[in-house]
Amino acid sequence: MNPFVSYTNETIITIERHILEEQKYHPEATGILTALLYDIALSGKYIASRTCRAGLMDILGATDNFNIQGEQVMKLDELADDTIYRLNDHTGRLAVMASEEHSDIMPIPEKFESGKYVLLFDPLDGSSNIDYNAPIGTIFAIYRRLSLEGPGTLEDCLQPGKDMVVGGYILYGSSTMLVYSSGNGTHGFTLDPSIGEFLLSHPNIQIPKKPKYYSVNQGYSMYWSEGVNKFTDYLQGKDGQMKSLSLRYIGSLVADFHRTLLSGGIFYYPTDKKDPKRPTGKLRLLYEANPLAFVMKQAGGYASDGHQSILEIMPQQLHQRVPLYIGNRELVEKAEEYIRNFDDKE
Ligand code: P6P
Repeated sequence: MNPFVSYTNETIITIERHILEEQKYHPEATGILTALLYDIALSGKYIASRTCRAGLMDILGATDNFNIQGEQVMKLDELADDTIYRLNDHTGRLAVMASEEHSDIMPIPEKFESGKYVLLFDPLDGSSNIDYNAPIGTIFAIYRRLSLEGPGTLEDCLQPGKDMVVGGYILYGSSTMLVYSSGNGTHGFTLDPSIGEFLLSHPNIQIPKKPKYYSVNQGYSMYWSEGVNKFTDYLQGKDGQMKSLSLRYIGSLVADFHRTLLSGGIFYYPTDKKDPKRPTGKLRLLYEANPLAFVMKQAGGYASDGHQSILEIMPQQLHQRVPLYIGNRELVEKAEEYIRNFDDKE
């Protein structure tokens, strides 16, 4: 009996098969993109194998290093970062990489061929949750290089999200899931650890039209603008315009995003006056907001910085931060309306 045809005769789709079928939508793809996505899935399998037993190996806790964001680097951060770089530095598919854990772009070693794609990634987002066994995730974005030849450049990395070729994330939670879009819908795969394969479990994800949760760190509301506070009152039904939504907040972007995508609602991380060093919010544009905005758009949702679509922002710096409002379009646009009416008139 063919193990990949279930007894209901439905075909069990591995991520490799799905990526190959997606390739039909990219006539210019020569299989390189397919192989690159496969390598990212392989990275996810390896990182999953380490995160699920972090408590048993001496890789919990922090190192004595600090990344460009001034955050203490957790050992699993380094392992995830190193895994993704090493699985991709020699394949000849990439011209350059950039990671949350490195202040500058990560060149392809001279001894290896330079390729036509660019990979931006947050190797292990939410890592502060590692020691509490809360879900964590890898976020990635793939672009075509702009430079014609030779080593990839910073400009290759500073592209707007609307030009992304593939965006996605890997969620290390109660199960390990890989969710990605190559511009033809958003699709979710669940890792079957018994065979080491990501199997299609959530084809063509669409954010539910009826929102269920709002997700924000309400502990910072004293630092928010008037517009953001009034928007939050709206979500809580305080002004009678809508039935109150329930609040869910894990403090791990990938987990909070994934629940929003599947349940309907909105996740937001506004600018807050808590940290003057971060006047534009905490989340990063290139390897957090952009790939999630790309995935959400393909799932029928929308992402904004409070004024404009995240995907339209022209990046200026590798690690620039943006406010993020992402989820059902009507809720994100309502946030923009409150910000326009109460904050932009200040
Ligand atoms: P706060 C994790 O450190 C992270 O970068 C995201 O995963 C998460 O959404 C956010 O920070 C949580 O930040 O300030 O609410 O703890």
